[in-house]
Amino acid sequence: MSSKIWSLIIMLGLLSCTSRPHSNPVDPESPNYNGGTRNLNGLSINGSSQVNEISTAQYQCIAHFNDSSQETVSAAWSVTRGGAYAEIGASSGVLTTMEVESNHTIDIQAVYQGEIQTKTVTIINLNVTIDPPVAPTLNSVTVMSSSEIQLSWSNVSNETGYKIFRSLSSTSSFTQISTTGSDVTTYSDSGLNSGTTYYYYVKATNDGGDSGASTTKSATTQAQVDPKRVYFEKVWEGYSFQAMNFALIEAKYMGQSLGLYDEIGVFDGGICVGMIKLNAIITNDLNLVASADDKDTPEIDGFTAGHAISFQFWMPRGAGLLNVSSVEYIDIYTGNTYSTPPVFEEKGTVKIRLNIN
Ligand SMILES: [Ca+2]
Ligand SMILES: [Ca+2]
Repeated sequence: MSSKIWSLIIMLGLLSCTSRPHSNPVDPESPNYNGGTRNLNGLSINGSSQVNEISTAQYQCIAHFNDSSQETVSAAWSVTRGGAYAEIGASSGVLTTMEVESNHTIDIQAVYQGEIQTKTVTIINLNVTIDPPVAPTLNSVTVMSSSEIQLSWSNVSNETGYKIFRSLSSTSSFTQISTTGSDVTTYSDSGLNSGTTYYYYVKATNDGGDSGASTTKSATTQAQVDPKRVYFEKVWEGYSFQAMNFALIEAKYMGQSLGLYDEIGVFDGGICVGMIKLNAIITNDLNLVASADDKDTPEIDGFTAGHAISFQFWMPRGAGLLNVSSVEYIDIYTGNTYSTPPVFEEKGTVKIRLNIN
């Protein structure tokens, strides 16, 4: 008989073995053998489904019988897929893994009395290189109060979090003040000193390291203000005399509306003849009263009709004392803007827009 025919007979024999139904008689040598008829129902494999590269791991083949008993048996082991990355002791069931370039999957197989069981095992690459994230963009550093500054930055990819750095200098002495989780793009820095300039940058981070720093941005916390303190002391007290009324429509410095604690003074030369301290941004016409000089009192205690009008801002949390450079006077009856500025006038009324740009 030729060797080809022998091979065919052996193959057919193997096939008939492996495809047999679960009716294998139990080895009478088995410790679980109870003398009766017990058939093998199937196999399972005990052992980890994830192993590290360049490691060993033990696997066991468990035989399950039709009487609900089970036992560890001596199976024939092999690696049937991805065999280049691991080998398994044919009788010991000890899996030895090789180095892998990335996480890699193999199948191991146990054969016992013609039954076959396969288990998929992932080999974990321990040296996967992770690149640090790219640097985020620090979009804004915003003053919230005299003690709080809020940061906002761009969300980058593959970060596990962000690190926030702060300094009182623009160029040195930065220290990490906080970290955030991934995809968090704002941070509120509180408990700061008033009227102080702080510099910030942020970095993204992951297991591969930190990104470069974002650009540095700074902000100055608002100065502490005594709400009772009045900067502009007008020259008169009590009731006004022959007052001129200024209906304030708006007051802005560099495009920002004046607000809480800011003061607006109206002046006749160097004499403050009226003032108002704001509680909030002006939303409706706000009346600023200027008193005329009472001729019956010897001192100058108000404006003199016909004199030029001027205004000043006092911004205690920012720009300080400023002369108002642009005043728009609006006739309250016609709504028209004055082409030439009006002068002080007893019992006069005019709407005004005050601006410093
Ligand atoms: Ca992200
Ligand atoms: Ca007087």
